[in-house]
Parts: sequence; structure tokens; C-alpha cells
Amino acid sequence: MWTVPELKRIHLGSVVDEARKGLEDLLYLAMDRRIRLAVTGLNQSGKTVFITAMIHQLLQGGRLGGLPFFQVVAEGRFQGAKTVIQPNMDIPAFRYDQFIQTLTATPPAWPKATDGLSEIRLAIRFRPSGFLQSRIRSSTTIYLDIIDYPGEWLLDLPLLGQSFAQWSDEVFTLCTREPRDTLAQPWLEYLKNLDPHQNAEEGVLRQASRLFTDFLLACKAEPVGLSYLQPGRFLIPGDLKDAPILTFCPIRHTTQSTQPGSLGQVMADRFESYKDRVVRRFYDQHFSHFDRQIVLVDLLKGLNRGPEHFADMDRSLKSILKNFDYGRSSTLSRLFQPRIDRLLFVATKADHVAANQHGNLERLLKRILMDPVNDATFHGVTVDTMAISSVVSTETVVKEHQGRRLSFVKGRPKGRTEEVLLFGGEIPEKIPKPEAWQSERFNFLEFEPKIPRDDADDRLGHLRLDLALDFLLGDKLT
Ligand SMILES: Nc1nc2c(ncn2[C@@H]2O[C@H](COP(=O)(O)OP(=O)(O)OP(=O)(O)O)[C@@H](O)[C@H]2O)c(=O)[nH]1
Ligand SMILES: [Mg+2]
Repeated sequence: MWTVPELKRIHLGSVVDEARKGLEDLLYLAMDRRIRLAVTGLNQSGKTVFITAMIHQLLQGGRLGGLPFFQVVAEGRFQGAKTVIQPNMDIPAFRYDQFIQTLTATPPAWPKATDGLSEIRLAIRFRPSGFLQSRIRSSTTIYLDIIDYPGEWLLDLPLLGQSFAQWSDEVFTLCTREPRDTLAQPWLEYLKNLDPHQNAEEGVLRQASRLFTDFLLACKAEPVGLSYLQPGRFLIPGDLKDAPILTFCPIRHTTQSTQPGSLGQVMADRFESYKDRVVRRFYDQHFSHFDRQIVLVDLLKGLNRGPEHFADMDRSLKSILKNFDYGRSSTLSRLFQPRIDRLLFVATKADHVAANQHGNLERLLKRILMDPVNDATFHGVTVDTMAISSVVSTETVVKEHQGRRLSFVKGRPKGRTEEVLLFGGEIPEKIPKPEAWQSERFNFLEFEPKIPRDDADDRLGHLRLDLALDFLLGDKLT
């Protein structure tokens, strides 16, 4: 049993501990020795694998010669990295230990899908580069917080600038086109019998919102795989499942104003509460504290799924980019300090195609993002795009075929145990015109992780992960 003075000491001890941690954090921030790097992307875009591979490479410190384009390593100034206790006690930990074990098991496997937001902290030691600085200090430590969060949450941001009526109109307009049109029918049929002026009943609200949620889930599910789906928490509700704040849906409004307690008004109130308590809270607590952001995009999946899906992904990416356009968006600039100063978009899983296609993969991503990037005056935000592979699971083999030299991909397609040689096809460097999307034109396969050959060292090879690291962290490691 603890005595009262002991309990007081323990309590005081933990308060002092908390305060000390907070102060330490502030100090790192003031000294520019803390980076909060946010990693996002739509589901299955490769966030968990990217973060795991990035941590693995940093812990290896380029010892295996794997980070030639990460300047601090190339210049021989990198002294080491290790995982340390994360600063926020109420945020789930990013389970690097489990993910790396899965990726390096025998046989290796991809980590399972993850949900929600998680965080991990690394301490990185390096020698400063300047002549004077390196005389004063032989080494410096920087703290890197990596935050993994679903891109679906980022897609909620535009809701902050919309009224319930505007949002409802947008959803109904999207539902006039396939594949949304067909998938939305059960929900739209139900809405036909509802009048926004009728009294709100919980049972009706629940049924309308359940049918709307089913519609969103059907849009997200394979093989449809749409991405411009809001509100994000309807898809990943977490502990808000069945809460009234997630029990609403778009509704056709009339010019006549709705009364308090009417169906239309209750839906509108819940939409406003969602914006306030879910969207704004996420941005206040997390987004507005990020320093650097990387957005992962699975363009190959987009091409496989066809023009409607590709257009939807394009819409999502452009909408995500608007989040960073602090200068123009008055709603957002009032809400956030312009903190994120580097933003990187990457096309992931480049190893799914032969090496000679990587250039086109990068050009296609650049092309999609060109207008919003050029358009916007990103106040202090530097944007870049690249094609990478966090963990390479194939190799490129060049062979003669009917008198032509062709590049093939060699690897184990998902669900198979044997390696095969595939001619994966070509990636267009521009968004294909509608008539160019013949059926099955694109059929890029997914692969199982590579089984290491003789030594374990080549198992987590990557493509341009070092360039991504250099863009995201390089300037802080000088
Ligand atoms: N070949 C290859 N496949 C990859 C790579 N990165 C991810 N993948 C594939 O993409 C799948 C999803 O990767 P994750 O990292 O789990 O994706 P995520 O974005 O964290 O997914 P959620 O947690 O569901 O949001 C993996 O199971 C792999 O099949 C890569 O660098 N190369
Ligand atoms: Mg994940």
C-alpha cells in the first residue's frame, strides 16, 4: 500500500515529468531541432510500408550503401538514429517493431492494413556541415516525429469551407454519373420519401445515414475503389461509430428555410457539429502542428481501375493540394498558421513496373498536379513529386522478344509462390484520353515481398527513398 505522502510524491513526480517533457519539446522546437513529418495517402497507398522502410534505412544509417542521395549520409556526417519514447502519450504508437518483423520474416509478408493515426519518434545524430558549426559542436541530435494518418481525413478539409446545402449539392451532382449513380440508388430512393421540413425522427435519421454510409463504403470497396468520399469518418468511424455526429447525410433542400427540429435542420446541425468537432479538431490538434508532409499515391491502381476511378483520384489529389494553399483560401488561412514548408507527392510501388517506366510514372504524377501547383502561390511551401518504391519486390529483366529489346518485371505476384516474368505494359506520361482507355489496357499486378537470396541485406532494397528523405529532412541536417 502507498502512504499519502508517497502517493503525493508519485503524483507530483508524474506532473513534474510531464512538465519537463513539455519543456524539452518546446526547447527542441525553439532550437529547430524537432521535425513533425506527416505521412498520408489513401487506403493501401503504402503508408505503413513507407514509414517502416524509412525507419529501417535510418536505423541502418546507410551502412549498407543504401542511401547514396541522402546528403548527410553521402557526406559521411550521419552518426546514427534510434527510436525513442514518443512525445504524445494519448496517440497510438506506430508499431515499427511488428511491421519490420513481418517484412523480414521467413517468408516475408506485407504488414496488415492499419486504421487511424499513429506516431513514432526517432532521434537522429549527425555532424553539422558548416566549418564553424562543426568546430563548435562535434554532433547534433534532431528529433523526428513521424505521423501516419489516413488521407481520407485530409479529404474532409474542404468541408470546412462548405455549407450543408453546398456540400449536399456537390454530392448529388457527383451521383448523376456512374459508378456513383447506380451505387447510390437505394439511398436516393429512400430520400425521395423524405421532406426536409418533416419532424426529425432518430429512426429516419439513422436509416438515411446508414444507406448513405453503405453507398460510401460500396464506392470505396474493390473493384470500384473511388477515393473522393466524404465525410471521411463515415468510412473510418473509430470510436465515433453510431454517434449522432455521424448520423446525417446530404438532403435536397428547398428555398424555404427549415424549422428547428425539422429533418433538414437536424441534418444541417449535425453536419456543422461534424465540421467543428471532428474536422476542425483534427486540424487543430494535429495538422496545424505538422512541419513536413508526404502524400503517397498509388497511380498504378488508378490506371488499372479505369477512367472514372482515375478522374476521382485526380479530384482527390487536387482537393488535397488545396489544403496547403494557405495564401488563397481565406477560410483555411484564418484557421491555421502556415507551418508546412515542404510537401512531397510520391507515386508509390514503382517496382511494380520495369525500370524504363519510372520516368513516365513520375511525369504522369507531375502532369496531374501541374495546374494546382503552378496555380497556387504556396507561401513558403516547396512542393516536389517523385516515383519511389519503399521496399522493392521485383527486378527488371531486359530480353529480346521478336527482335525487340523489352523490359520485363520479375517477381512473385500476390497470392503466388513462384516468380514469374511479366511484360507489365507501358505507363502513359499524360492522362490518357477517354478513347484511349480500352478495356484491360492497364493491368499492373501487385507483388509479394522478395524472398532474400543469399544474405539478408538485400531484402529491403528501395528506389529513391534516399531522394525522398533528402527532400523532406536534408535541410534540417546541415
Ligand atoms: N511492391 C511494393 N508493394 C508495396 C510497396 N509499398 C506498399 N506496397 C503494397 O501496398 C500494400 C499496402 O501497403 P501499406 O503500407 O499497408 O498501405 P497503407 O497506406 O498503410 O494502407 P492502410 O493502412 O490500409 O491505409 C502492401 O500490402 C503491399 O502489397 C512497395 O514499396 N513495393
Ligand atoms: Mg497503414
